Amino acid sequence: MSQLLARFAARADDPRAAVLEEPLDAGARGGATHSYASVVRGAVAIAAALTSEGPLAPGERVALLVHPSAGFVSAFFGVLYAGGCVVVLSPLHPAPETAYFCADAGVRTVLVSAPMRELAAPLSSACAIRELEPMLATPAKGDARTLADAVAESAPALQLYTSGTTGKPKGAVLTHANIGVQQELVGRAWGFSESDVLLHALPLHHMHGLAIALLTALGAGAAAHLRSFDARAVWDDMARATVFMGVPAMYHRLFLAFDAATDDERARWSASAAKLRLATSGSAALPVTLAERWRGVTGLIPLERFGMTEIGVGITNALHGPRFAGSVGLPLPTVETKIVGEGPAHEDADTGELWIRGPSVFAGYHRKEAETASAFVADPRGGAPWFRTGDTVTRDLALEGAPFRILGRTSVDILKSGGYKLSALEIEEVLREHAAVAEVAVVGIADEAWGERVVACVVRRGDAACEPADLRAFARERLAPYKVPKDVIFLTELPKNALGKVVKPALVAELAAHLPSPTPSS
Ligand code: MCA
Ligand code: AMP
Repeated sequence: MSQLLARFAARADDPRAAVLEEPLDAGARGGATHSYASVVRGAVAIAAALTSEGPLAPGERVALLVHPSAGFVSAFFGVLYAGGCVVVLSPLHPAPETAYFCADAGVRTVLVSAPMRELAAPLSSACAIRELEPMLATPAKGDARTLADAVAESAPALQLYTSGTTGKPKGAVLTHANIGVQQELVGRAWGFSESDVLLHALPLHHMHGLAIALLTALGAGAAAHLRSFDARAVWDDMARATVFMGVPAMYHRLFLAFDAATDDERARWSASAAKLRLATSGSAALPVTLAERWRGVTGLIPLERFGMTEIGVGITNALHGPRFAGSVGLPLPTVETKIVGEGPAHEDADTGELWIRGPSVFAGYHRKEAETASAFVADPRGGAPWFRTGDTVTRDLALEGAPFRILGRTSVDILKSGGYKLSALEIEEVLREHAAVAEVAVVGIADEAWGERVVACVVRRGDAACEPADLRAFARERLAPYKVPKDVIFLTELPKNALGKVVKPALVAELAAHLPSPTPSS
């Protein structure tokens, strides 16, 4: 039986709030509140609608193109109660990316909420598009508890697309057990309870917003206030929340808004932030300056933790106890870690690649056996295989408990911008399709606002006419806006080694001469 589904089913009669929505009209105040009873009822209705003409194939991928709302929660659990596996699509992705996700996952049905209807139109040639709102009124077939009983812990629950070092994004498959364990571990570690109200402004197509934030809150019976990220509104909404979860780029934006606010607003916002029970930061390194600014307002730095799509949260600072800026704390219970040196014997080292194993580690990449095989390393002693995170870490032996410190990625081709993981190779592949591009190398440049700023270095083909804006526009039609290079720099050649491979560190050093100082928020 799926614990994830059983936990949700146990709230089928609960009248307390599960989801507080943002009004659809921008600027309007006070959206609707939906009880646990109504979102569970909605999920059971969606399951009935999805199986009205016969059961789904076991683990069938069903895509959601649904705005952050109670309907999203019902659709997510509805697909799972029907025995399917969720693929979350985002309105941020242009049609070619969305079509790739659906084709790669083998999606046959896309559930669409009314505000997303137009975005689903390009998918209609390959998938059945079903409108969510009428499905929510379908008469139930069985109750949530019985439906939960029929779904195995080992069944796939969620397929999340994540960028890798091999071009196109890969679908990481998480089982019910993976997510159920996460819900429990994170909920317990961070003290979640029915009294919490989570202020949630993260995107729902990634692990952070979907599982670490939303599902942790729902697993504990807390309410989730789902809203888009707008720094002033987020400060305002802290007054009605107990927990906030953000990425460092959000804290950066919050302080830009704070510095531009009136004295009254700052006083009001500071008081609300200081009353939060918990503020967390993750998905990228939180600069110490931002951590200290948060301490200046609230008395505590945000609780920083380390996570990945493939594992959820693996390492976290403690809720109560010392928090050290720049450290991510210690592994959650059940999470085993190993720091591995560079040698072929995979010996333990003080500084090296972080390997992880435990029940929250994902099942593999969908239909990508070679990538799955190279992501795991067998244990010569016969234990479970280790997942290679691709992050270089060390432990800070001078600090209490010797917390982990994340030093960076092992691959220069993986970038993090505003918390989104990006593949330099994927962006290069797209730009290379432009007729004026002879050669291209994409790199990340340290940036105050985004952590890393995506920069494309391009050698033009002959004397082809092409401006940075042309290449950005070309990329924007094919990639999510956060993957579009912020700068395009034309060079006469790219630095290469004897094998003809671009030497990206040399390129980064060379770029210092070309790039203007980044503006704080662009
Ligand atoms: C928006 N833009 C970006 C980004 N976000 N550019 C680079 N990197 C970004 N992250 C672009 C927009 O397309 C726009 O471009 C311009 O920047 C200004 O956009 P704006 O509307 O101001 O941005 P926003 O919509 O407010 O977004 C900022 C954001 C967002 C809220 C910080 O980036 C965000 O939600 N990040 C969270 C990502 C996340 O959830 N990652 C978790 C992965 P133009 O002007 O050209 O149109 S999971 C993970 O990492 C693991 C599991 C973990 O540990 O959590
Ligand atoms: P994603 O693949 O989008 O789930 O991103 C996972 C990656 O985000 C990790 O492998 C790390 O590189 C990075 N990450 C997550 N949390 C932190 C953190 N607290 N500090 C530094 N990097 C982090």
